[in-house]
Amino acid sequence: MKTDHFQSPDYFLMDELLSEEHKLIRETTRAWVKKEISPIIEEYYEKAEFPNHILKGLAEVGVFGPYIPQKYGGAGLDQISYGLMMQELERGDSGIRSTASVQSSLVMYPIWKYGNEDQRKKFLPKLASGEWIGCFGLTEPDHGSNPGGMVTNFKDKGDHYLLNGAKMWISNSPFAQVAVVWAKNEEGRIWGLVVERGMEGFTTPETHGKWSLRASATGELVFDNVKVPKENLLPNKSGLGAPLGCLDSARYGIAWGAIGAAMDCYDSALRYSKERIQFGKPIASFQLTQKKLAEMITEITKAQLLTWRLGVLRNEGRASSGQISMAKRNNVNMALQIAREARQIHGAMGITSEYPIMRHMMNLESVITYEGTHDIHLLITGADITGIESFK
Ligand code: TGC
Ligand code: FAD
Repeated sequence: MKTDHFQSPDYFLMDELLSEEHKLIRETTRAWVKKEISPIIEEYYEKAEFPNHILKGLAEVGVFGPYIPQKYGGAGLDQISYGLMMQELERGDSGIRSTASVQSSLVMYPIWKYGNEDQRKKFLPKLASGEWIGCFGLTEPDHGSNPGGMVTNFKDKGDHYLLNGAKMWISNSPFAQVAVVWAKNEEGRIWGLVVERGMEGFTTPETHGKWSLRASATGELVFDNVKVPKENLLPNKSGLGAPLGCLDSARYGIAWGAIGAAMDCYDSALRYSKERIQFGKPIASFQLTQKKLAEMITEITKAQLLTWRLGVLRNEGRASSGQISMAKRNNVNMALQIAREARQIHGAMGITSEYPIMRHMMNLESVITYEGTHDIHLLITGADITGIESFK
């Protein structure tokens, strides 16, 4: 079993911007990742399996709905706490962070924000405790970047809704008990419905053959005349803005998470470069290695500052969707570039599971695509600064 030697870089003394509570939350999550994730992750990654046994531990460390009010089972924490938790989880593995992001921002968030009190009381405490795991169905086979074109639909049948259609690329779908599903009604208006495992006609086939995010379970959601009780419709918001509002929260968490993956790659590369001797010297003594490391820490530091400021704005309710897109896009791309450079510093060893680099690199190829692709986020920024949308 490998030892996790991770040491977090903090070149601009960012810790001074954090409260004692923030630091405690980060240390608790970091210690949990070192104990529960680092020793097992390579094995689960290789066998392409989500480590189901960690779900209770994830709940206990508080990463399911950390900002959801305590009366619904959450921890009532602020946005920076949430971000720090996502950073630490993704330092362990993007797939583990994915499970927490989906549960918190894509399942608990819409039930909290768009659901009624009965729905909050029924679902949120069980989701916070990890007794139930949720998933989020927006993407369809023919509608990825353009979710507004979705064809999944429901019809009002008097005492229930009849749901038909299919979603794909859904994180956690193979084992989730509940799915927040976005579908159009007979007028073509998008609503969220909570679909529960066991409803007749509802199946969740697993997607195999992924070379990325292998320690996360991905699957489809198939609805074949599923009778959904009327009380499972989320009544307080409709339209594409409803799922996009959840994505704002999840994309914010990813902006922090990507820093975790980047820090792990940088930390490993820095240590390796001081230990690896070539031409009679540590490779860290060569200018080209130093250039790589210096650029890595520069980019990590810029991302830390951007994301911390975004967290402050979110705490104040002032962060815009455009700012969140910019941070998600910048930080994921930054992490992917750092993973590639770190791989080079590790030479041949960099392609093995002895080091976390290649796993982070492969994971980040999903992270740069899901929750809005790299290019879609660029276009969101373009639309925000010009006032002109260029998607269509
Ligand atoms: P558009 O006409 O621009 O907007 C439709 C309505 O939505 C509002 N809106 C938002 N509301 C809240 N938050 C946002 N970020 C919003 N962006 C837009 C907008 O104001 C409008 O409201 P209204 O009242 O006027 O109707 O929509 P569009 O069809 O032109 O599309 C815009 C576009 C391309 C930016 C959007 O569709 C998009 O973001 N596409 C990317 C799709 C995406 O991100 N999918 C993610 C699926 S979930 C996932 O990947 C989970 S991975 C989880 C994991 O494992 O971690
Ligand atoms: P497409 O939309 O087909 O895009 C293909 C390419 O075309 C991209 O490069 C894109 O940037 C480009 N493109 C598209 N439109 C434009 C345009 N207007 N201008 C310029 N370029 C454009 N979805 C969920 O709903 N729930 C989940 O839990 C979930 N989990 C996922 C887990 C994994 C591992 C992965 C890989 C995906 C997941 N997704 C999930 C789906 C994800 O959100 C979509 O893959 C993503 O939104 C992109 O959609 P697409 O793959 O259909 O690509």
